[in-house]
Order: sequence, then structure tokens, then C-alpha cells
Amino acid sequence: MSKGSQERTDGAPNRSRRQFLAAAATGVAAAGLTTANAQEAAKGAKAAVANPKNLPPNVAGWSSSLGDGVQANPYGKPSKFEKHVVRRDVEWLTASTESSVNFTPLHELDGIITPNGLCFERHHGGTARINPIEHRLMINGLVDKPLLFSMEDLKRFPRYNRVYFLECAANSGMEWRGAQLNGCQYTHGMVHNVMYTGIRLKDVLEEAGVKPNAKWLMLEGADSAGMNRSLPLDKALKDVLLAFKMNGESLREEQGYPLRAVIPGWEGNMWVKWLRRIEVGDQPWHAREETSKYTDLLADGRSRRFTYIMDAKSVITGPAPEARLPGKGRNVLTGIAWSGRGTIKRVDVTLDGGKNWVEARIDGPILDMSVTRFYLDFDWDGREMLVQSRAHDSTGYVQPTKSELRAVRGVNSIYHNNGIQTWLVRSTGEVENVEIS
Ligand SMILES: Nc1nc2c(c(=O)[nH]1)N[C@H]1C(S)=C(S)[C@@H](COP(=O)(O)O)O[C@H]1N2
Ligand SMILES: [Mo]
Repeated sequence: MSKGSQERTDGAPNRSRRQFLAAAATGVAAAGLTTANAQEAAKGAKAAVANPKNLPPNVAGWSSSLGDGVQANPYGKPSKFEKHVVRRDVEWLTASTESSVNFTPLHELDGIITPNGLCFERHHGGTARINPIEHRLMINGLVDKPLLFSMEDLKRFPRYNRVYFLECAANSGMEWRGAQLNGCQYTHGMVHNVMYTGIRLKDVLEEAGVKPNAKWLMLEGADSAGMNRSLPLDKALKDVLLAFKMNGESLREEQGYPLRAVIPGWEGNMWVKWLRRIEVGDQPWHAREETSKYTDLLADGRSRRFTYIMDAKSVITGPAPEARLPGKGRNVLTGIAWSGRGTIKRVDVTLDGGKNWVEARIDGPILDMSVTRFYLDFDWDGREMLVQSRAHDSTGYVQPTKSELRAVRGVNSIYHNNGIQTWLVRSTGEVENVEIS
């Protein structure tokens, strides 16, 4: 879909981010923003009228003539009826598309794996298009022998397959001061969950021989931003991967082709894409992304720094503002939960704004530092509902309410907002982003 033809957030270009924050601060509880998705859903509702000629007892058009042959689609694509299922951005959020973000359409997905074409993108200098034959990874600094690897060299190390979530620390960042963006794609879509194939950073470092006084690494990207972050050596030796495949195929260019760092459970910013250099040192580098950015400004003016781990979080992806309830009777509520500290042990769901909680049914793999899928199969009498989900992880940590979080962190930060999300489900089945605590 071309940029020009894409429907934009309604009215958004006329309203600045500051105006939105002001609206939120004056106590407007429900988000005032209609999303492109909501508009398209309305259009879709019209287009979704079935042609009786294709319904039983008639023989449908697609059954009465031959289908396409093999190779009609050498690289498979989704059905044309799924073309609304795309990553979307919020135009007014950033000044340029090269230093920006788009969001995973969580409300359209199920299971735990994010399809490669739908993984949100976040980058600071645009997507680098790299010829893998010309890509090199350099290891230098406090090592016995500095090394330069080609992609071919790297693929000779033993390989590992691991499913991990990646969440940008700024996910839900616009919601710190109140409900703002009316769609779970926008409030929670800076997360994806992928099976990576890669090699252990530990094995690569062993090859170079790390000096005894080494404590930190600096990971650097080959994009125009040359984005870099300091990584404690302990973490690198524990579970960090250098990945070249996602969900079985080569990394997408947007996700760092041909090589990216995988830093399980830690904020997305650490997962350097287009990885070209690892310097070994004895202290952190204090790079831009760990000083002016990706630090959490507290109410008293101090900043929390090196807040690596993504705490347990969950969100209901249906019903959601882009996924209304179809009607009374049998319904399926679903969502995802994840924790950077371990596995998801339990997810609670409330339909009445936290008065009563029930345990959701988890289905699918429950993996360490991966997205976990939950369901609540319920009967709806058409009454208005305030739905929320609350994740518990294997360390005993329980996802906090937004007010609990604000009491500790204030509202200055845009990072690490893992508070409980509330959706208001109206008796019409329409859903809105609201806040009740
Ligand atoms: N080289 C490089 N790596 C990068 C970035 C970047 O701009 N350049 N952005 C970081 C940020 S802030 C995040 S949240 C993740 C996003 O990964 P994704 O694009 O696969 O979703 O990549 C990280 N790695
Ligand atoms: Mo990020």
C-alpha cells in the first residue's frame, strides 16, 4: 500500500502531540483519536456483504474454474482479503519516517509468532540495504586477537534456535499521562515474537579471547545512524545470540539483515541491527541511546539508567478498539503476555474493571522470554464491560496498575510502561481505550 493512499489517523495531522498530552492531562479519560484501522473496519463492514451466488446451495465461483498454477506467487503472499493486515505508523509521532517507528497489528494475530512482514520496525537512520557478501563483523578492543568475520565465517559456528519477544522500551510510552491512542496496534504494537536462528556471542568472543579486565561490550550497527549500545559482558556470555534467520528465513532488511544482536528479555534498543562491530572494554560507552534516550526521567528530576529488563506485561488484543465484539452470546477474548524475567505463569482477566478476576486459559508454547497466548471463552449478555488482563511471571512478579506504576515512576518518562491496559466495551460491541485507575 503506498503512503499516499493509506488512511491516516483521523484529524491527527491538525493536532500536535502536545495538544494530545494536554488533553490527557486535563482528565479526558477516553482516547480522542480514531484510528485508520477503525475507519477501514467500517469500510470493510460494507464490503463484507456476501454475494448469494457464492453461498450454498450454489457452487461458488472459485469452485467452478481452475485456480492459479504453481509459481503464480513465487514468494507467497496473504490473500487479497487480508490486505488491511499491515504495520501502521502514526504520522504526527515523529518528524521523519527514517527515524521513526511503525506498529505490529496485534489485533489481527493469533498464536505466539509474529509473521516476518508484520514485525514492527524501529530505526534511527532508515533501513540499511546490505549486500551480505560485503558485510563484515569486527571484534576489537580488549581481546587477544581482533577479528573480522564474513557472514560465511559466522555461519560455521554452532547454531541455536530460540523464540524471544523484542519490545521497544517506548512501547505504551504515549500512555503514561492517560489513554491516548485508540488501538492496541498503537498502544502495544512495539513488540514482536520471533524464532531466531543464530550463533552464541559467547562462542565468537572465545575465538577472539577476551582480556581478564573486560566488563562491557559496545555493539554497533552499520546503518547510517551507526546506532550503538553498551552491553554488560555477563549478559553477553549468558544468552546473547547473533542471529541471521527469523522464523526460518533470512532476517528482513527492516529487522537488521544480514545480522542482528538478540538480547533476550532486554529492551529492544539493545538488539543492534545490521551489526558490524563489537568492541570489548572495561566500562560503558555512555552512547546517545543510553544517556539522552532510553533513560527514565523520574518525578524528582533524577533518571533511571541502564533499565534493561522488560518487566511482565500483557494486553487484550481482542476485543480491542480495532476488534469489536460481534454480538451477544459466545465470544472469545484473547491476548498476549510476556516477561523479560522468565516465563508467564498465569494471566488473570477481568470484565468489570477489576472487581472480579478469572484465570485465563493459556494455549500454545510457554517459553522463556517469549510471548504467551491466552484466552477467555465467555458468554456476553451485551452489558458494557471494562476488560483488563494482568500477567504473573515465573519470578512471582505481578503486572502493576498504571497508578501503581505512576506512584513510583511519575509521568515524565516515555519508557518501561508495563501498566495494566483497560478497554471499554460498549453494548454495541465497539471498544475504546480508557483509564479507570
Ligand atoms: N543499528 C540499529 N539497530 C537498532 C536500531 C537502530 O536504529 N539501528 N533501533 C533499535 C530499537 S530502538 C529497537 S526498539 C529495535 C527494533 O527492532 P525491530 O525494528 O526489529 O522491531 O531495534 C534496535 N536496533
Ligand atoms: Mo526502541
